[in-house]
Amino acid sequence: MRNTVATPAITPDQIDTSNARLEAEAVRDYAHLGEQLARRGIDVEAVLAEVMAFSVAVPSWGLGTGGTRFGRYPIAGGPNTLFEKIEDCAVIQQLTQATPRVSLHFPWDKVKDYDELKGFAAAQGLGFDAVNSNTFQDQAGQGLSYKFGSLTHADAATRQQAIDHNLECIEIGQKLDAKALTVWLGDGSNFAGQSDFTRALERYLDSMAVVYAGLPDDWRVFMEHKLYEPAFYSTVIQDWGTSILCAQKLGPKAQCLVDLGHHAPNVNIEMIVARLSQFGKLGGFHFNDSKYGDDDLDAGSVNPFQLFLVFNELVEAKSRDPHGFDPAYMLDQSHNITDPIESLMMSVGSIEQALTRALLIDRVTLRGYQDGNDPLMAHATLKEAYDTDVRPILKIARLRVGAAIDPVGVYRASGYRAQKAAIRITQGATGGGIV
Ligand code: LRH
Ligand code: MN
Repeated sequence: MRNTVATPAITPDQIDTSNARLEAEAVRDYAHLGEQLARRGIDVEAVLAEVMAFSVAVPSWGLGTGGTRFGRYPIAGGPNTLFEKIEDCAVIQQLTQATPRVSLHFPWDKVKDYDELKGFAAAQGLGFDAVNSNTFQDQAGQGLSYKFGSLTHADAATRQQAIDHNLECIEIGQKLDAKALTVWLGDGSNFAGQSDFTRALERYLDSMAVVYAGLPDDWRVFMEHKLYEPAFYSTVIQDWGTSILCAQKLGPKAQCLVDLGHHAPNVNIEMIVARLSQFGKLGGFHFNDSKYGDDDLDAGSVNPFQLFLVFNELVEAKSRDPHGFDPAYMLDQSHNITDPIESLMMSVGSIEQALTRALLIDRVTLRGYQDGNDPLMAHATLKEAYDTDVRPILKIARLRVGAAIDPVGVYRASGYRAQKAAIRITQGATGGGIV
């Protein structure tokens, strides 16, 4: 039986010592920012409360070193088992107090005893967010191949195999108190003529209707669209339009998940967020960043202004439907050259920064300029919020929730990764693949 009474990997002392060193300056900067915001009619404490209440889920598959088809460079002390990944998630939660849930992926995260897993995670202050199915790879011993699709495969038995897997993911998720299933499909084609677009989508809807019927009453199913890869000519659920049509057809428990990296370059993702919210179909996010394709880079590391604009739409949507609007916030990144724990903590900070800036937008003034057709001042109203250095608010939020003002600083000083390198098997460099 695994030890479920977890001793925090990083001692509270280490956090307190670092915070004690940084607190005075953070408090001074916060007071100064509070004055500035008060002059703009903004109550900094109200903004702080929203930031302290914010949380985002961590993807289990993001804790190991990621890779591309050209190679993967595992780090010493990286996790080899789900339990080691949960240990690393606990460090991120301990230092940020903003990641209390882990999103699992099956069959990658299958274990013998889900009660043991749940107990182990709970002992470290962690629960589980949406579970992810996987019919984009063939597993050892799998009867029918997904080479030519899964839920949309021309062969009914292969579709049934994929349906059964999704229903199994729901069963596992229920044991872990998850409340949603995320379905991303690689199904598509590489040649014009290879696939009948309409019949493929009809098969998708038929299969998903069975998965939908398997959802418990309080569950949701998130459909994740993606423009391309692994299919390079057409993808069955290739954009938000197809996704929302399917979500509307399937029913109220079906919603759309926006992975920021799943769009063509320069697509206006914030407008997609507004559209999905307007029609009650925004189920959740996979936050990351990208410059070209589905690069799965750290959130906010390439285009922090876009992340801010996405949160502008989220804050707006919440103000329109304060009780019903409940998207699931999750990260989905691949850490090829950084320590995954550090990248995930930095990404949490970038997302908190985008949210905080969006909370500073003077929406009354903005609406005035919008309705008055004053584009320059409307944009300037947004930029005033974006150009505000909100880091003092993030630091005080962390201090007040018992997190580290400087999570990466405390993590590095702790020597956590080196400690793990001494006890964990270090995998050799491998061919490729994201996990
Ligand atoms: C597909 C995706 C999906 C996951 C996978 C790991 O690109 O974003 O969300 O299943 O990455
Ligand atoms: Mn994703």
